[in-house]
Amino acid sequence: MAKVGTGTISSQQVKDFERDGVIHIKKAVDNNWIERMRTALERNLSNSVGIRGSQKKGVHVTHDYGLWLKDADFRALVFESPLPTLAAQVLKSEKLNFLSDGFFVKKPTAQSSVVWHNDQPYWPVQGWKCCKIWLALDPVTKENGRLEYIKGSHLWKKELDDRLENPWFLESEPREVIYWDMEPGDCLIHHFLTIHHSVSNTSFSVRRAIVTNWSGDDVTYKYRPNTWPYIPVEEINIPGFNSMKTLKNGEQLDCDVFPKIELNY
Ligand SMILES: O=C(O)CCC(=O)C(=O)O
Repeated sequence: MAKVGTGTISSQQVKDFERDGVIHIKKAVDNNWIERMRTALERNLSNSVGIRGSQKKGVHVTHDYGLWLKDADFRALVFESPLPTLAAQVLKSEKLNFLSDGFFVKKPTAQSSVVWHNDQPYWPVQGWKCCKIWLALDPVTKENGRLEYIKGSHLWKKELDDRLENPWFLESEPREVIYWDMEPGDCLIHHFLTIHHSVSNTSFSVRRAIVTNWSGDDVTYKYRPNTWPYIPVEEINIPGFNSMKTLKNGEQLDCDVFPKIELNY
């Protein structure tokens, strides 16, 4: 286990997270982290892939995941930045596990929307206390592809897997949608069941973000096909993944690929 840096959020922000399923935190990390992670992201960009709608011709959302397993700066963001402390506070959790990281890059003037979905269907876990931290590395506006959330939709307790048909989800239904303009170093924290999408980058500036995913006290392993790491774990020949191969439904996640984080706040 590694010690983490400190970051604090107010009890009102925790209440907002519980009610709305998402909060915006200003200046979650400082300029050193922003510069360090911009450099780290650029270094990893050439090996990355397109996602979801992005496979269509002319559509550009560049995405990669599992960076912390191969890049020291992404690893440092997980174990040494204020992010884990924020996750534990928002989840009101004594225990915290890291699930994995990733990045999303929207190139200028790209058709780069990401369709409505929530995150739970992408993880082999069960339990309530799960969140994603979406860390902005650039200013974020409607024009360059901000995220938008259906307020309180985590309380519906329904999965929206955008790889499947979801006849229950009608985009046209009136719902309260919330969003924020952001500065580099700000983050959004959303619950794994909060429904969100992101709009196209129609501007002339890039929009880069790093995501980290976290789970708390009540979360255990649950085998689900087509979830992270997206290929059958038996086929992965990286020593760290051996610990995942023996996980059984209902067991604590603690293992090399879902490390337990030591919290010191
Ligand atoms: O960064 C984006 O545009 C989309 C991110 C997203 O939908 C997610 O991380 O679940």
